[in-house]
Amino acid sequence: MKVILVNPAFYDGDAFRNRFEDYVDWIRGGNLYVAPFEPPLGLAYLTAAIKRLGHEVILLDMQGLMMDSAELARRLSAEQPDVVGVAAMTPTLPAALRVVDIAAEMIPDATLVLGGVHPTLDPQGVLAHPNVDYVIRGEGEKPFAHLLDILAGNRNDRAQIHGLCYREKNGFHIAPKAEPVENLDDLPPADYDAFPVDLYVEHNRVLRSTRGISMIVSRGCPYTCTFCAVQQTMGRTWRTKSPDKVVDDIIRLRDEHGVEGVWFKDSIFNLRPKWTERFCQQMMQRKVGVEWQALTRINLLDEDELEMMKAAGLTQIDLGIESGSPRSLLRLKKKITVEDIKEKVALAKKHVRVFGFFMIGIPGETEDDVRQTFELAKALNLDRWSWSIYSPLPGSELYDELVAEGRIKPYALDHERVHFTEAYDGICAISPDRLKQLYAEINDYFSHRQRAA
Ligand code: B12
Ligand code: SF4
Repeated sequence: MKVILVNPAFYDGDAFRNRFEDYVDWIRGGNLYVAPFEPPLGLAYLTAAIKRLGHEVILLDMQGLMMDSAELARRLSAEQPDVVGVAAMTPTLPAALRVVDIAAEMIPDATLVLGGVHPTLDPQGVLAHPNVDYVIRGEGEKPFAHLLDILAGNRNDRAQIHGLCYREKNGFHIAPKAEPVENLDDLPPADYDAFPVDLYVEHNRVLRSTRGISMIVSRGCPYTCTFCAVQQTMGRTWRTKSPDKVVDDIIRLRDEHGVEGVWFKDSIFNLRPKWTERFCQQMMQRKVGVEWQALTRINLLDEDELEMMKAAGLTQIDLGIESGSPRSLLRLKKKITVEDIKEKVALAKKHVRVFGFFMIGIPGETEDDVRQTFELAKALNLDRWSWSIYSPLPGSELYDELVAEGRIKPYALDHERVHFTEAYDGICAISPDRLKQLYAEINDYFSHRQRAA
């Protein structure tokens, strides 16, 4: 089968380019949350998995290439694929459906498939869109391969396949989520050549002064933070590639693309000390010479481990701090206190650069809570940060609570506003306008501080 996988772009045409300037400005001000510069690693894993089965696969990374709808239409019509698979998170659903509509117009005979976080959560809602033929729920490698087999006429058991949903005569067939891939070493490495890897590396060289690229080597998270939707697609069981294979992949990226830095985007990098130790040993023994950054939780910071990670190339640790308000930390079920945050950030700062994620406008928050977060962030003296306005994410516990409290209507979201810079009405005790003002004030403060540093 000939398959085109599409990473839809949030913006189209000129709107995209204007946004690009904003992002560059954000980065220079120290706010490193830069959506267009992250490669579509989920689709790169999917590409590798189905290529291995003999399918022809093209990944169109609209986001990375800033490809507009007109160019997409040209590519689809020139390539004439049998299947078009599109990735969708909640905020990118409208963009994904735009791709589906263009595909339906340009290649009416192709099968159109949606996968990713949002289709996993709301398969009916997505299948209600008349041009969507199939929805894949959960990790895509197995169910998508089965679907391609069915479309090629090699099997006809679509109702038995976990993760595969479709329209029926009288409604929808909604299958349970696909079983998680138990052993990630069974999957081929993500196909970095499927997207414009050198472009991302070059962006990072210009904007972050390192020829770097992102990697994801684990799936799942056992924690239960109420604002987070990760467990919906990836489940609660943490699985990871073996450390030796991760180091093989880093060496390949270094040798083939001149990569000098790797950003692990895994929800938690160092959940298992033995895994982390082996990874660090391998990085040192094999003299990889690539620096790296990773995400972890405050409660998982340990001084001996930090020292070892630094010796193995760690230059920055990214921490989900989220709030300086004790009651908001409780509402988020972060399982950390303000004291833990102060202690562990001070410890981490002795060894590496420290990046913190923060959020304001958490359900129930007053201006006082926001002030507490702002003051904590100032006092922590971090090297980098990212600020968000809380957005209710379908698939998260808080989203369900807000629906139950009648504060939001299920899935009646303005998807493109679930973007963490927009404020919703009725979620916290601060009006949306005031929240946006506070957000701008905080960002200005930290931008000036970064520029002055
Ligand atoms: C890296 C990352 C990003 C990167 C890259 C995203 C990308 N295009 O791949 C960047 C920084 C760009 C990003 C952006 C955003 N992200 Co993000 N991101 C992640 C993160 C940390 C890892 C994603 C990943 O690579 N996972 C590993 C791969 C293997 O999994 P995957 O991508 O889900 O893909 C698998 C399946 O979902 C499925 N699949 C996916 N697509 C498709 C398509 C088809 C056709 C099929 C069959 C299957 C399929 O198969 C894949 C392989 O198993 C996740 C959290 C997590 N740990 O998953 C959040 C996460 C996906 N992001 C999230 C959000 C909210 C955002 C933003 C809105 C944040 C913001 N402030 O703007 C933006 C979206 C805007 C945009 N234009 O992209 C939420 C999504 C929640 C939701 N309900 O949609 C998550 C779950 C984190 C959270 N807070 O809960 N993100
Ligand atoms: S925020 Fe991080 S630690 Fe918390 S549940 Fe989500 S992925 Fe896990």
